[in-house]
Amino acid sequence: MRYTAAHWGIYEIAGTDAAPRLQALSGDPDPSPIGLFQLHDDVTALRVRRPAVRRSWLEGGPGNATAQRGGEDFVEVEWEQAAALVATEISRVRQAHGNSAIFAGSYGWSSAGRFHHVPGLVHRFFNAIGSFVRHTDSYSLGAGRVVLPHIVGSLEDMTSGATSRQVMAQATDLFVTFGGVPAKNARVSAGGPGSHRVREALQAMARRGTRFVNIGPVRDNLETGAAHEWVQIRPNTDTAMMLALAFELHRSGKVDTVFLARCTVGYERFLAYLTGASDGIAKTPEWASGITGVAAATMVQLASDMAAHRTMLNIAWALQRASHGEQPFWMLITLAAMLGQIGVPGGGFGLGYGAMNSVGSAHARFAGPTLPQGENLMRNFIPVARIADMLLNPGGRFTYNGGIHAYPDIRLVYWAGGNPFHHHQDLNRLQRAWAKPDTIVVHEQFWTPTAKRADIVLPATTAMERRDIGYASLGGYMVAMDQVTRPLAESRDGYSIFTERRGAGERFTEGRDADGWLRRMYEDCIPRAARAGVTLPSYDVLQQAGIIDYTEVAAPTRRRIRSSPPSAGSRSSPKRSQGSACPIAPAPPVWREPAEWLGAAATARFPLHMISDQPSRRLHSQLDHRPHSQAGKTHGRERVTISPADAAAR
Ligand SMILES: Nc1nc2c(c(=O)[nH]1)N[C@H]1C(S)=C(S)[C@@H](COP(=O)(O)OP(=O)(O)OC[C@H]3O[C@@H](n4cnc5c(=O)[nH]c(N)nc54)[C@H](O)[C@@H]3O)O[C@H]1N2
Ligand SMILES: Nc1nc2c(c(=O)[nH]1)N[C@H]1C(S)=C(S)[C@@H](COP(=O)(O)OP(=O)(O)OC[C@H]3O[C@@H](n4cnc5c(=O)[nH]c(N)nc54)[C@H](O)[C@@H]3O)O[C@H]1N2
Ligand SMILES: [Mo]
Repeated sequence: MRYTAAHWGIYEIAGTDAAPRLQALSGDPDPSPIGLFQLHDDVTALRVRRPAVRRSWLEGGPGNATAQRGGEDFVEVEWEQAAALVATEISRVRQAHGNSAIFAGSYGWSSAGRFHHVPGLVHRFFNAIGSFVRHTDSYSLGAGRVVLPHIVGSLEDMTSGATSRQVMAQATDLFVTFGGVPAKNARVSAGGPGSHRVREALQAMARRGTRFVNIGPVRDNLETGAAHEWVQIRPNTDTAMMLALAFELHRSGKVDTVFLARCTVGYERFLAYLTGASDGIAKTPEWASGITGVAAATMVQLASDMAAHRTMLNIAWALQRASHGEQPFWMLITLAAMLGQIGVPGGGFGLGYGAMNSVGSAHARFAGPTLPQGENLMRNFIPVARIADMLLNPGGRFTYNGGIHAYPDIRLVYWAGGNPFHHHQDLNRLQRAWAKPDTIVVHEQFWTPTAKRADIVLPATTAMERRDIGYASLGGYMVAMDQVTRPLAESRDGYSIFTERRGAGERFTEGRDADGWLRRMYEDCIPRAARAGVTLPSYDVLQQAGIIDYTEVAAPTRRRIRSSPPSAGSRSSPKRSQGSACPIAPAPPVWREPAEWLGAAATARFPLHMISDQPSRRLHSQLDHRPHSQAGKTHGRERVTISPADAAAR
């Protein structure tokens, strides 16, 4: 059997060479249907077939009529000419403005496959020719990733070291989740998850009698096969509810003070805030009720139940993808510490059990095959979601993780493997910002909104059209991704595009072709896997077998938080990163009014709060044109769900 991998899963290549077909990996209990639709040819019309240059740019050069990006036609050119235009423009920008005028962050999910993951290739290429302005963090976890090391440890440790679903099915009595465990999300994991087990795990928990309390604006993002309790809360107010739960634990004497004394620092400062000693406002259930819309009695009872049972607190990543997004993560961990069950089987906290298939997976943990990206010596960076701010305010100041930094002046934007005109938060503003750079180069498979707004578009192959290695962290499989179809028209993979370009040469290729890199990346991974108890066979055996299944090798149980008390000061207040110091958030987790919420003064004008969460029938913008995504729409538009009361009023 031959295989391929996508962020939705691992798929078997069936059918004939002339008419290949994808089917789910046999044995996958809950495969995602999305990935089955990668081969539909009704989309060929949407592919980028040949290199193309925006007419005004081709005729007038860099910086010409940039406000017309997105509204102009393209001229198709030969590869050779396109490659020369890009190479000349990179040289021009470097000479005239320096490498700090190049933004090549290229954020995005791209395709599965460790080698052809094209943002990594972009970074390696620009490092090879000097450096570039990069981005930090992700849209997924912008606030969470930054705050966690100051509180408890790295995000990677917290998610890949999460209590496993199996342990929860044996030991968790009460599962309290802020933001459900959406089945739609948990089917995805970067690199290709082979066994989708979230659904069966939730059902196993429910069968054993775990009680589920789902706190959030919607009820249907948790499916356990049984009824569950739903606490309807105003969006963006969860921190206030968590504070009220904490207040109630304190008021009723149910705080595990022994755990707090042994394993945490800073509780006194938090307590002063909780009781109102420091700011005059006690964070009582009545106080929180006015903010959240949740009845005070519900919070009083839930606090008591949490203290009386083995309780797992879960939070969706969505809660930190918001104004003051550090606070709900911080407060959830504080609440779990007060309950004292962190490190006890089935108790404590989890960050994103519904965010990815990997969170809660018990498979062996090791760093998979990776293409080394080289070193970027540039000081300039942006937090990923500041792309529009950067382009609109060159030289302007921003604060990040305790430091003050300046936005660089960007002349060239280079993007491959992401779709900012899908993923950014204020697209009208991004559109204005997008007119600023002299030149925008995009590698794309499809004529996405981002490709349409570029100056030079280079046609990219899909994962179906090349060989690679599929690997999802905590996924339990290593896949020799085989080529399923030939590259369409003149599309090329990112490695070929960068290799052919003079300038980086040996520093980029190290003398290897794509197959040479696949072998090297895999062989580098063998010792890392061995340390995690996984014996990987040779590269040639992988190629013959097509897939290596090590799902039987379990990850070690991890109880570090409970066993090692923190050193005083290490986790009580955020450290400062490079850059000059700036005042940062107050030390304890706090409720702060978000910029947009239903309790704000603007509510009379904006009476509804819209949540645009992750789509269920696609991964971000990917495969939107496939029948599976289109079948979820009405008149070609995504559906909104509206509460019956709000709908009736309209
Ligand atoms: N409203 C709203 N916005 C959101 C979110 C939300 O929940 N709501 N979620 C946010 C989050 S968490 C994220 S991670 C981002 C995701 O944002 P993105 O990762 O940017 O979204 P994708 O649609 O996955 O974009 C990947 C692009 O890469 C292209 N591509 C795939 N493979 C290749 C390849 O091999 N080569 C090249 N050159 N291109 C390739 C695809 O065609 C696609 O256009 O969106 C964020 N934006
Ligand atoms: N099918 C599919 N799966 C995906 C993705 C995709 O595009 N498609 N994207 C993947 C990526 S990149 C990521 S980062 C993860 C993201 O994983 P998450 O961030 O967890 O996913 P979301 O769907 O944005 O939100 C999860 C739930 O949070 C709820 N929610 C929103 N706001 C609030 C709030 O203020 N309070 C409470 N209590 N609940 C709230 C929403 O109703 C939603 O059901 O998903 C991954 N999985
Ligand atoms: Mo994400």
